[in-house]
Amino acid sequence: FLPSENQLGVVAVGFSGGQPKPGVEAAPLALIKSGLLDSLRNDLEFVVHHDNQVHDFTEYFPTSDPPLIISNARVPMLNSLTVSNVTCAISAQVYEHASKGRLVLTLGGDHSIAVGSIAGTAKAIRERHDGREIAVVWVDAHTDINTPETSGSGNIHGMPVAFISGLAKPPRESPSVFGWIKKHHMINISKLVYIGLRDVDPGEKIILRENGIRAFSMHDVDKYGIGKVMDMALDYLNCGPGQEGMPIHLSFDVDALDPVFAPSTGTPVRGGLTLREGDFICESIHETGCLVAMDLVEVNPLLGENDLARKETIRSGCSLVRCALGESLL
Ligand code: B3U
Ligand code: MN
Ligand code: MN
Repeated sequence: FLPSENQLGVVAVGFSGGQPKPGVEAAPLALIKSGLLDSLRNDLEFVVHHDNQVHDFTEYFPTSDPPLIISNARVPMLNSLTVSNVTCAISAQVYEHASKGRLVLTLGGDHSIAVGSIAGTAKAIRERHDGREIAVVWVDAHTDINTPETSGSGNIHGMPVAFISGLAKPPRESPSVFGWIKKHHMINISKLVYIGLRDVDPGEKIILRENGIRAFSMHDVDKYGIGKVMDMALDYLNCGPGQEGMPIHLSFDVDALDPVFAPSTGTPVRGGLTLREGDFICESIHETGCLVAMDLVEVNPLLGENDLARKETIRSGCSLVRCALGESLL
């Protein structure tokens, strides 16, 4: 299932509709302008397949998308049809790259876009490799596993894991919302691992417990150290030394990093990963040789105290991607 050598597909997604703060749509261009793709080409020797566009996917926006009132929900679901349509289009673009055996890098955008990137990866890997499932490593301060019923915000960037795992179904009130997600797009919740958690809603904790989901919080990072946490996470996914391995999709929310290293993000939470711990997670996944796709999301170049804060966040994001894609240590 390994991607063809050094062939990288890039999907740049300038979309912010999964949450309310403008600016996150500007991240792909900021990351690219700071030299991310150049360094992947020149230093890591990737052949980069990119249409040189940042897609805002506005052509897929519905003419109207009122807040969706769902029975038993605490708040209405926001931008539901828009996020559904956009993630469907993203899944097609990611699938296009992955089906050709390319490693796929999706630059967000808010974390709702991972519904599309993971769906596209899961479908392509199943097709290329005889029905094989993918593993997902979700690095985040948050679990993003609210259902429309448990969400206290209505923001879909807090729900992508629920929809891509099938824990949340298209709402009865509007079945076309995520109605495009078929079995072959979905992930197996037992092949999901979280790292970096420190802001999990009460309803999400119940979902984690009821489904036996493997999660490493910041408490675990402190207790065991990031080295042991990665050993345990990769062993759980059968990707440790001497194990058979399985294709890994890495979905990295920059807010997993401590705000010291990534202040320019929509929902910063203190007490996060150091940049080195984030880079180590990415390096460890690279070392397995199992990485088939990565998302980098929630960089918001409009937020942060000053220009230095924004520059540092973009620099951190670039570092994470380069480490996952094999910036060599020695
Ligand atoms: N769990 C909350 C907050 C949140 C989730 N993801 C981010 N924030 N970035 C929610 O809105 O579902
Ligand atoms: Mn997230
Ligand atoms: Mn987050």
